[in-house]
Amino acid sequence: MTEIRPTNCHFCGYCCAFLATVEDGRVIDLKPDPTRYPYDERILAGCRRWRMNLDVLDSPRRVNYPIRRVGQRGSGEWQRVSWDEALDDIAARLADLRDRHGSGTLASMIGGPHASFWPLHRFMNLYGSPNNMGIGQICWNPRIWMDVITFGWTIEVDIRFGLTNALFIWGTNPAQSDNSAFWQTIRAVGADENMALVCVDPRFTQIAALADIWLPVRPGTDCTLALAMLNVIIGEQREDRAFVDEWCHGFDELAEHVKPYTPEYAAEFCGVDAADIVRAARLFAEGRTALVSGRGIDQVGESVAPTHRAICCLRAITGNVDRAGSCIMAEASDFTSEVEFELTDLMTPEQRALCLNTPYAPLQCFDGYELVRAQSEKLGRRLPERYMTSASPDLVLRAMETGDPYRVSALIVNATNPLLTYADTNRVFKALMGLDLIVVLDYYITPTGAIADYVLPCAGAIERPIFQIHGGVANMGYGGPAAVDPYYERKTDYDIFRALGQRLGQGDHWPDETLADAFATQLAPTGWTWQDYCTIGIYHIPPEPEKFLKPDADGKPQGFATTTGRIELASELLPQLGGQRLPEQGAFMRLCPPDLVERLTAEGAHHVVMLTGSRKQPYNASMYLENPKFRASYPCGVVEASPTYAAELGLSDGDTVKLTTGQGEARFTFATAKMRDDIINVDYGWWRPEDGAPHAPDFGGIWESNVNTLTSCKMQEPLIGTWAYNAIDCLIQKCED
Ligand SMILES: Nc1nc2c(c(=O)[nH]1)N[C@H]1C(S)=C(S)[C@@H](COP(=O)(O)OP(=O)(O)OC[C@H]3O[C@@H](n4cnc5c(=O)[nH]c(N)nc54)[C@H](O)[C@@H]3O)O[C@H]1N2
Ligand SMILES: Nc1nc2c(c(=O)[nH]1)N[C@H]1C(S)=C(S)[C@@H](COP(=O)(O)OP(=O)(O)OC[C@H]3O[C@@H](n4cnc5c(=O)[nH]c(N)nc54)[C@H](O)[C@@H]3O)O[C@H]1N2
Ligand code: SF4
Ligand SMILES: [Mo]
Repeated sequence: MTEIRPTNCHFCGYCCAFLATVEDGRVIDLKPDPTRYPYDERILAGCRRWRMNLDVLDSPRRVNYPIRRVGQRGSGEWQRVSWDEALDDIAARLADLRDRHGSGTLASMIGGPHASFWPLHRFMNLYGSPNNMGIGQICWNPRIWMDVITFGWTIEVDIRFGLTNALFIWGTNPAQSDNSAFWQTIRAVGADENMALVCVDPRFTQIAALADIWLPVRPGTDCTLALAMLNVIIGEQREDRAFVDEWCHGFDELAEHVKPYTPEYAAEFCGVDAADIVRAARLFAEGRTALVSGRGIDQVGESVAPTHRAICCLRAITGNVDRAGSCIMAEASDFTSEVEFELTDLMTPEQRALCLNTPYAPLQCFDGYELVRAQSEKLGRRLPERYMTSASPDLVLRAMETGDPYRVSALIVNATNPLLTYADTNRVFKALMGLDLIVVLDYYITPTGAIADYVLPCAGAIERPIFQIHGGVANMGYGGPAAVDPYYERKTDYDIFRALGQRLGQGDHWPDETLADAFATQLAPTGWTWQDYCTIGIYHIPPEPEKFLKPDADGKPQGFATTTGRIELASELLPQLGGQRLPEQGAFMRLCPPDLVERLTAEGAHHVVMLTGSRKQPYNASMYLENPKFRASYPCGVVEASPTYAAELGLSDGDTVKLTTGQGEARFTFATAKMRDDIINVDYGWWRPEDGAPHAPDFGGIWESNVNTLTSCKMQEPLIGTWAYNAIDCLIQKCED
């Protein structure tokens, strides 16, 4: 029998709607579905991935049954086992390890937003471990934390044609990273004569090419740039006086603080034109300004939190907070939020005390969360707790390596490939090789899966329902139903954690039998059924502007949910955590020791500053590299520099170059591209999935062109524990062989 069923692609966060033609439980065709959100012809036309869906659904590379390691760790010898065998054994070993070493002994790793991560978080919380390593510290958390601390809650960009005066794209490149949804809006802004576009990026991106002003900032100096813009605005009295007087706390202190940050000073330090800084500052203060930032400023080590704080101050003193055309304070969700689904509240004080981040990252830990929670509870809202407190890889790896302060012996890896995407591959590899138990949930045997004890086969898009939410900071969820039951013996991540949880006595806390049931439970407070949602494809109530003016119970404007009830330019909360009252530029991460620099420069290497991981279509981190069409157009990992810098470094297109830091080395192909004349840009995620299931000793090529062999996860930023992927030093030399 042939049926047409709604479903969604999930090769990026946009989750486009599709119609699947299903015959005997197998999908034989897939077409875009114009009746449901999200559907946009321009996006589909610009998307190179969606036609891969059927290949991926039944790729010969997929893991279809649970497999158990039989040889040495990493040997590539596997045995197929039944789900019961796998789950019984994993649960028994986890129970035994907890008896011997305590509940902190289990760690987990997550990655980009490929799956719903709350099932893993629920499992970890009920097991009693705070050791969820995530990428939160360098992806999303810094902005969310600083917005909430400064404004009382986080914000959503609000671009309105005819109202917004300027759009700042700061350290993000949606042209490559957003699979073109937001990129389409930016293109329209570029074409709109009434809206200025400003791009702050060391590379000349497609957005820089459209921009009225391109500020090619020296990597990691954005905090200084923002402070200089504040200097101009305040010096020229361009602040929104009425808004500042009524709603901002600490303006005079801020004015004093930014005095030394003149445009001339910043021009020298940031490597941009003083006149451009002044122009950008004036634009920011003129009318409604929208700003979007991204990983470029989340991944620069010590300056991360101050940079976000300086940007918060820019928004605030120009009156661009919770206003139409700039940004609007997000609303809590009508549906059950992630934090309620994670069940973090069930962790005991003893289990919370196992959190390794305290006191090294005093904000990104349970204590820091409690302080901020006390504020936002005035609004009746909570951030997703497990993500916002996610454990520092540096500290968890150290516990694996040394047993200090307790032994971390087991690891669950959920939808991530840390041997390619976590910082410091050599360290991650060594630490993992010494563990007693590694369980990987993935579609494929990745290099990380290759060193696991079990690889558990996961159901992907089309085989599982999707309810994509925004961590509890938007009243929006989208996606749709599965078109088919999982192929072979694959299971959804939810089913796997539930089945493991049931074996460990967590049964009462997993009431929903399936992931779709859980989503239906989550939606229930909205009055929508799962069926309603699947028909429409989205639940979305856009936030309303100027909520700070709404009357509270006493008839007074409700203001902002901070200690002072106003926007905190000078923070009253951060100093309680050892942080700065006012933002200051931090130091850069340096990974090349002097003796290494001396030795390699004597051999002809150059000591340079690099960016790593700038997104590029059609790939996503370590995914999709096996696609032959993609590889024909983009065959290998690349290092880029401007033509001027290339000449200085003695490099030409096509050269093989070696990059070295104190952490390790990697080789890439060289190419020129337009960017600042004093940096290099290095691809990330490169390995060779086309060689078949990876195993020792080369693990699919992770020791060749993997930029994270060069990086370090050492905590740099003293509140959140952020490390750096950008603005790092390295040594570059041409390989003669
Ligand atoms: N194709 C593709 N798309 C993706 C992903 C992918 O791997 N591939 N990953 C997804 C994920 S997990 C994420 S988090 C998002 C990230 O999406 P984006 O935030 O857009 O991430 P990047 O491409 O890294 O963009 C960072 C930009 O910042 C610039 N930059 C680097 N250092 C600095 C600096 O010091 N200052 C400033 N101002 N700019 C700097 C870089 O040149 C780059 O253009 O993309 C998502 N989309
Ligand atoms: N040098 C450098 N390193 C970086 C970054 C950088 O800019 N530079 N960016 C960082 C950032 S922001 C991020 S988010 C990370 C991304 O890092 P990762 O998330 O580790 O990157 P991916 O390669 O996308 O790995 C996803 C893995 O999950 C599997 N997968 C996909 N969907 C599912 C699913 O539904 N269930 C399960 N079980 N598995 C699934 C895929 O097969 C793949 O193996 O990288 C970080 N690392
Ligand atoms: S990859 Fe993203 S943009 Fe392309 S079809 Fe899939 S969900 Fe849509
Ligand atoms: Mo990310």
